[in-house]
Order: sequence, then C-alpha cells, then structure tokens
Amino acid sequence: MNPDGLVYEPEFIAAADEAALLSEIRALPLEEARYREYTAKRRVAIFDAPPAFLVPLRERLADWLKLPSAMLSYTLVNEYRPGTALGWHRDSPEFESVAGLSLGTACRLRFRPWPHVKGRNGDALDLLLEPRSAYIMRGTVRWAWQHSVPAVKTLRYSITFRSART
Ligand SMILES: O=C(O)CCC(=O)C(=O)O
Repeated sequence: MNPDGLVYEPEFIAAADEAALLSEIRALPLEEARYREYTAKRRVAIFDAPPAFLVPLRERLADWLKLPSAMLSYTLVNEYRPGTALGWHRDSPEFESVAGLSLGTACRLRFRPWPHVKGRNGDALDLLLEPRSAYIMRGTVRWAWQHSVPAVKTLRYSITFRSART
C-alpha cells in the first residue's frame, strides 16, 4: 500500500505528447545540479515561471492537485543520464505539494519512512514510474517519508512542479 499523499497515474499523457515534450526539453540549457559540496551528474533546468511549452502540463497537473495553476510556482526539469541516481531526500521545506511527470525510460521511485533508522532497509517501498506516467506527493509521503531514484540504464527525464508552503 502506498504511503498517504502518494498518487500514481499511468499514461497521464499520450506518446505523441511525450515526444513533443522531449524535443522541447532537448533544446533546454540543462545544467549539472549543484549541491553545497559537489556537482551532481543529474542535469536540471529550474524555472519560476514555466516556459510556454510546459504551461498546459502545469494546468493539467494543477487541476489534478485541485490547486490554481499559479500556485505551482516552481518548475524543475530533471535529466537522468545512464548511471545517474538521486539519493534519499525529502524535498525542501519551502515547498508543499509536488506533481511530476516521467519521460523516456521507466525508473523506480523508492520511499522509506523518515527519520530513517539505520539498518531498517526493509521498510522501503518501490513505485515503478513508467514513461508518460504522473505522480503526486503531498501530506504524509512528503513530510514523513524520504524518496530516492536509483540509477537508470537509459535516459530518463522528469518534469516536476511544486507549490510553495504557506
Ligand atoms: O525524477 C523524479 O521523478 C523525482 C524527482 C525528485 O525526487 C525531486 O525532484 O525531488
């Protein structure tokens, strides 16, 4: 059973829409994500206002979240090249709800209760994120669980939108 606040929807978009989004994303100036101490292999593009090609997607995801689309004020495009993982984390506390779309190749989105008890790896759950699927994370899964993305073998992209915490 999924943690509360996690919702998954396969085939959220059609294959033709995925192809159109991928060709727009390939033209974006992606940059390696910077953390305090190091630069990650994952490449990202971050927008306060989404570019025009992402506006309809933001609208749909906002409807799904039952939020006005303007509340999804942070847009993040992630590129995972083969071998790129995203480690265990909770999203920054400045954000509340998260909605994401997967493109390219499938990956696992892993969840484990937070705070994590060392050695309790059996508590982790896996959700398979198929290409063209979408997910929502809010509430319990957002605050009482961490998530991570193990490395993929072929190129994957995700587009995520976040609302600010009020
Ligand atoms: O690529 C994804 O779908 C997950 C992204 C993620 O975990 C994040 O941006 O915090």
